[in-house]
Parts: sequence; C-alpha cells; structure tokens
Amino acid sequence: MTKPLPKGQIKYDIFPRFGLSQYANRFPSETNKIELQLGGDLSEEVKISEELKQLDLVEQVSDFHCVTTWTKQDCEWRGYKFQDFYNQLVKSKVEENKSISHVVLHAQDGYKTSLLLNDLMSEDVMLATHLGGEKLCIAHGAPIRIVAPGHYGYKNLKHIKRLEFYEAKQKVKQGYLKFMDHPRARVSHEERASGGPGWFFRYLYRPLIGGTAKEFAKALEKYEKEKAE
Ligand SMILES: Nc1nc2c(c(=O)[nH]1)N[C@H]1C(S)=C(S)[C@@H](COP(=O)(O)O)O[C@H]1N2
Ligand SMILES: [Mo]
Repeated sequence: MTKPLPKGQIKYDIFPRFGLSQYANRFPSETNKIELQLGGDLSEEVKISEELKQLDLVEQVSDFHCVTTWTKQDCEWRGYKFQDFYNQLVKSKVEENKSISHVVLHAQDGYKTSLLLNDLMSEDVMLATHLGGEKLCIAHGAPIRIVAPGHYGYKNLKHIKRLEFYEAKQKVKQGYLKFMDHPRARVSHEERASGGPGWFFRYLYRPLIGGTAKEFAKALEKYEKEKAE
C-alpha cells in the first residue's frame, strides 16, 4: 500500500536524475564492476567487491524524497542491507577500542555526504544495485548506491566509491552552501537544512525542481550520445 506523503512533499510521477547543478555533467567511470574502498578508523584500508556476494540479497519497496519537495513513491530496490554489510564486512576491521559513530561517503562523480552510523543501521537502509528489476542505470547510481528512505535524497549517495568510518564527527564540505546540509536530514522531522525551519526551505527549493531535472536529463543525454560515437 502506498504511504501518505510526508510534510511538504509532492508526488512526482517520474523519477528524475537529480542533484546539485555542479554534478549534472559528472559521471561515474565504472558502472559495472562494484568495488568499494573502506577507510577511516579501520586497522587497514580495505577493498571490497566479491565479498558483497556473501550477503543476503534483499528487496524493498520504499519512497524516495528529495529535499526540494518531489517524492517518487514505491521504488522497487534490490541489493544488500547496510546492517548486514557493516556487521559482516566492516565491524571486524574497526581499530581496537574505537566505537564508530560517523560515516563519510564518497562517490565516483566527486559527490560526498555524511551520515550517522546509527541512521545507516536502520532496517530500511540499503546498498542498492537494482531498481525496478533492472541493474541500476547511470541516472540512478550505477553500479551501487545508498538508499535511505528516512533521509532526504541528498544523503542517498549514488555511484559509491568509498566509505569512511570514524569515531568522531567529521567536517564534510559537500560543495554547496553550509546551511543546505543537515547532519541527519530526516524526512519525518523535516530536517531539510540547518539554517532555519524545514517548511521555509520548501518554498525556497520547490521552484528549482523543473530546471534542475531538465539540466540533469540533458547532461546525461549528451554524455550517452558522446559515448556512443
Ligand atoms: N553521487 C551522487 N549522489 C547523489 C547526488 C549526486 O549528484 N551525485 N545527488 C543527490 C540528490 S540531491 C538527490 S535528490 C538524489 C537523486 O537521486 P536520483 O538521481 O536517482 O533521482 O541523489 C543524491 N545522491
Ligand atoms: Mo535532492
């Protein structure tokens, strides 16, 4: 059953390729092979690829909420639970006596973001490899992305390249104005930004949706055309 829309969100029938304008023309270099670098407060740097196949594959239907107020409902994701990934492939590599609280995520297109480990360990957070029964396309994060339905889109990092696990809070420059980032960005609390009440940003961001979606679609079209030549 489709869930009611959270506060300030509007139903969108399409699922646009979306983000900050500065990333519209940046693309992942590896869209097929999954390779994740792990770092931070670990006893050593690690690369993970085949190991992921040890984890159970799970499917989930969830809604995707962009901070600019568009929501794509009932997305069918397939992939791995972040919980399983952390418990089975990361935890044993954490430096002795460290207790991890913050995770910094880096993408192949240069995008980065951070989340609390606690938020990532939520039951519905995934490392997704498939959407709607198909391998993730470039638009939606090939070859692997974060799906965190309880958090606004900007925490749902696409084209994951590297995950860093830290004991202490980290400063992450996300490449835009500081107020636009919220450390948790929970949809249920309307944590759209850190510079004012969530509802205020609905009106600031909503007019940007159409132009941004168009810009991202155009950039992808151009990229795919050039690749085919
Ligand atoms: N690597 C990467 N991840 C990203 C972004 C991006 O530009 N690059 N944009 C974020 C934002 S703001 C949103 S709303 C979602 C959009 O996901 P979609 O393109 O699959 O709709 O991706 C998020 N993750
Ligand atoms: Mo977004």
